[in-house]
Amino acid sequence: MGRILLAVGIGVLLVSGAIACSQGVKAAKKVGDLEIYDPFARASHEEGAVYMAFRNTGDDDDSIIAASSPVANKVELHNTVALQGGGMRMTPVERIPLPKRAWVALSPGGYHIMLVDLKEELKAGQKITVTIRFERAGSVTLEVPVVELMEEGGH
Ligand SMILES: [Cu+2]
Repeated sequence: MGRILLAVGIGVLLVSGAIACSQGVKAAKKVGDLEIYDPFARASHEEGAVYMAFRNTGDDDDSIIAASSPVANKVELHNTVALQGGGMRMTPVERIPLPKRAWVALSPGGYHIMLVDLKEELKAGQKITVTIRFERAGSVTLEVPVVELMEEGGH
């Protein structure tokens, strides 16, 4: 009994610590030296945002240089920056760096893939297709689940 509880506890720790812990967590996808974890998109009417974590296991820096999706007329790479005097603003960037031997998280309040001008509403429970292009690793197409996120101001 004690052993079963311990095993369950470790499983919970691994899931919640997916970004910090490199052992025992399975990547959703691999492309070249890059591992991709836990992609998700936020449910939205007009503009959507896509988040995930990357682990560059290689000895070369890489970058996300473009993304596309059939659900949006335009897809941009964004960062979220804090404004002097408070507040946050999203700003388009040409690339999202994925340094060698490092983890990078696309997350609310930071880097994200922006689905600009959605063709249809993104509803929680559906899956969308997102293709990401990298400077070195080529490109990858992901199935990304849509989830309801709490509104926190900014993406
Ligand atoms: Cu954005």
